[in-house]
Amino acid sequence: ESQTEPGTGLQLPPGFLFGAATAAYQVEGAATADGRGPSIWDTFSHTPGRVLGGETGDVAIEHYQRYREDVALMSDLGLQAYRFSIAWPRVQPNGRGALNQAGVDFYSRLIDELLAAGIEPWPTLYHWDLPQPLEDAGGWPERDTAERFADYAGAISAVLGDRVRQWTTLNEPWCSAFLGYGSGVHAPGRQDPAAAVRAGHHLMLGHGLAAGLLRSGGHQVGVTINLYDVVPVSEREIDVDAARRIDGLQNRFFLDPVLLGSYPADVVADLAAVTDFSHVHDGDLSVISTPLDMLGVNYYSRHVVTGEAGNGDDGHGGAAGSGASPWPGSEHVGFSKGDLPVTAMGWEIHAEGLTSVLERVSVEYPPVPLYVTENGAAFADVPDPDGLVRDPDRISYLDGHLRACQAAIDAGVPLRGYFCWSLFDNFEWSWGYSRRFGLVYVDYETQTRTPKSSAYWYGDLIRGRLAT
Ligand code: PNW
Repeated sequence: ESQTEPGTGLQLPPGFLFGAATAAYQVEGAATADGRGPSIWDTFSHTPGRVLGGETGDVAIEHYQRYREDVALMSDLGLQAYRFSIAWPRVQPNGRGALNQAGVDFYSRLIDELLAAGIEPWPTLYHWDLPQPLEDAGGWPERDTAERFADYAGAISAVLGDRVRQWTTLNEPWCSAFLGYGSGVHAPGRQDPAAAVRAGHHLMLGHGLAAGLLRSGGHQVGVTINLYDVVPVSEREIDVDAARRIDGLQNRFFLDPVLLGSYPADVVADLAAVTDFSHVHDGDLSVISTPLDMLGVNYYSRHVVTGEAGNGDDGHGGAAGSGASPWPGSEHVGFSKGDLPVTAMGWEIHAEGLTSVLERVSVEYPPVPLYVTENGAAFADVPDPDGLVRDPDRISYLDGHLRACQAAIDAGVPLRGYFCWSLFDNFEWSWGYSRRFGLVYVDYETQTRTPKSSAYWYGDLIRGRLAT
């Protein structure tokens, strides 16, 4: 049959939560307002050569000043939840000690505005903006940073927690560790494979310490990791082994400690020349595997890998490239592409992979409620002369991935909600403002927000869902 109208026949269950996501450094701007201190992303973006075009988050889309207008827009679109992040350097500029009340007040006002509009606030405590003083003290490769994170999490949840149902500790620790300290295409831009592995451990330890603290205070806690469908380019043994290695570092390095309380033995063996894991102390893995109220999955694409050095693509290149690999101990692995269409990031569009990763988590790990906390696509959006922004490619991307969610649910996966990345066009890390992921177009000269056709489509889908 020819019924391919996007959204038609999607049957996500009653109570399924539809939202959209942003992150503090990507949208807020106001980088020095009201006592906010610098983070590693301020330092990095202000270092020449790190971000395309020398762009920074100094101004971004002025969400700090425009949050009321932005919440009104969310309400117009019918969003049920807003996933945002709390900037640690705004609420605790030194990364330790007293909270900065003016920074806390911003999030308090934002949460109140959301609740008044009937939109559930979904805060993430760490979306990559480590206070610079903590990086100066060694950053995530140092164990103390995990303790500092837990203190911050306890302090901020104590003041905002009465109005938050679901906390998320970290966003994508893979990126913080392996892009931040391995390849260096993300802040703080270090290139030290052993430090990257330690950073990954201390991020998870910080998560676990924070999760224990918040849960003992009666809060619900989750963590968001970015998962990929990893496939070998052929069934040759060398390619299959490459896929095992990349799946190990990308997916299981985080899933296993958090959900099983152990590191995957094959990954530990792959890393033998990089680190002896003496940074892992007795008891750490039971902290890291503190029971969760939800696991957030960010999904964008798949990795097609080969055991033979590929074309120089490392699967996660930043805009500037760096020459260093984000895959400690598996630097030889090459990345290629299949024959699927790609987004403006060059990422293959592979909706079935979302079903696979969700099913994989629910089959191979103990049961935990799942949310897709990010999924979306960058395309070269341009306003038409009539002022409308037509983005049919994004609508079909979202439609395909929501169908993939439905397929997972039909197969028994406990998937409870979906957040589109992103609500707005924003600062896309090393790509600056050159890549647009938003449901809402932002004119960076005037800060005018214009919902794209995908935003109206998503709103209609949510409302239709609510109506039935
Ligand atoms: C995620 N990679 O980042 C983040 O959570 C968002 O802040 C970001 O804007 C979004 O996805 C789109 O990129 C990633 O290199 C950044 O593979 C880079 C990679 C993956 C995810």
